Amino acid sequence: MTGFSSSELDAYATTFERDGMVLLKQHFPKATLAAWRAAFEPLLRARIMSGTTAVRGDNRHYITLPFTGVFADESIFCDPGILGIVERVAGEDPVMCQLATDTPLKGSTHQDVHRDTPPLFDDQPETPSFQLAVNFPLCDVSLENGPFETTLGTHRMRPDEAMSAYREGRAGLHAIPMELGDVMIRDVRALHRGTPNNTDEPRPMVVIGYSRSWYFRPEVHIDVPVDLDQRLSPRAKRLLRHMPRVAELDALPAAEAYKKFAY
Ligand SMILES: O=C(O)CCC(=O)C(=O)O
Repeated sequence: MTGFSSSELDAYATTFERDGMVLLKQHFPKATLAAWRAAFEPLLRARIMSGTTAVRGDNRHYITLPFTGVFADESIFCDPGILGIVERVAGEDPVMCQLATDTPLKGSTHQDVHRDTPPLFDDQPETPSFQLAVNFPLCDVSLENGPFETTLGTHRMRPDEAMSAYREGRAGLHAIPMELGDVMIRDVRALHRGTPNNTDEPRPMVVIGYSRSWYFRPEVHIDVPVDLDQRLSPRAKRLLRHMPRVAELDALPAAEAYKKFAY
């Protein structure tokens, strides 16, 4: 974890306002993410076998992570640098409502360019940020294994304006190669797409969803086991305040409920 000064956090927030995203280079320790990767591999196999992923295109799977073991890591989801940026762009006292992964496999294709949420208000200018994705890969991401591609600045445009800007070449797509340890924070309204993974190795990308304090996303949730809840810090409890507490996690998770992801 890299600590940032207040002025560095302000500078990230300014870049975020302009671009709709920031990239934090080498923010998380590679060893921590290697442990996530090792825990994720059997989960990916099991969830594909049981047909319980949300399919986001050919050979592309969305899977919620169980909030336990290495995945329930406060050094990741309570990272002060990331939360400092989240609070600057989406307000004080945010909520955490999503802990999941996007994994293209060999045979995946280009997604249609999309945003992940509709505007808050129809026929009104776009609002400040209310829904953020914090993404970090569990492997290096090159041009070969499916880099995320995004436009810059379209998070502040209405959907039709953003699509015109993209189609007319005023808002082009940028591939975002990432090294293990890099972190991207993005406004999910920016137009983007997943690209093909042309290698034999899966390309898991974690997504932690943080939202403005009053925003509710019924399509996602994190089950927090009660015994683990008792050990959480006050900061973690506060972030997870609207998430259900459960006696124990399901051994065989049900199919993902988060189906509509592109607007
Ligand atoms: O995994 C990726 O690279 C992008 C996935 C994505 O944008 C989505 O499924 O909404």
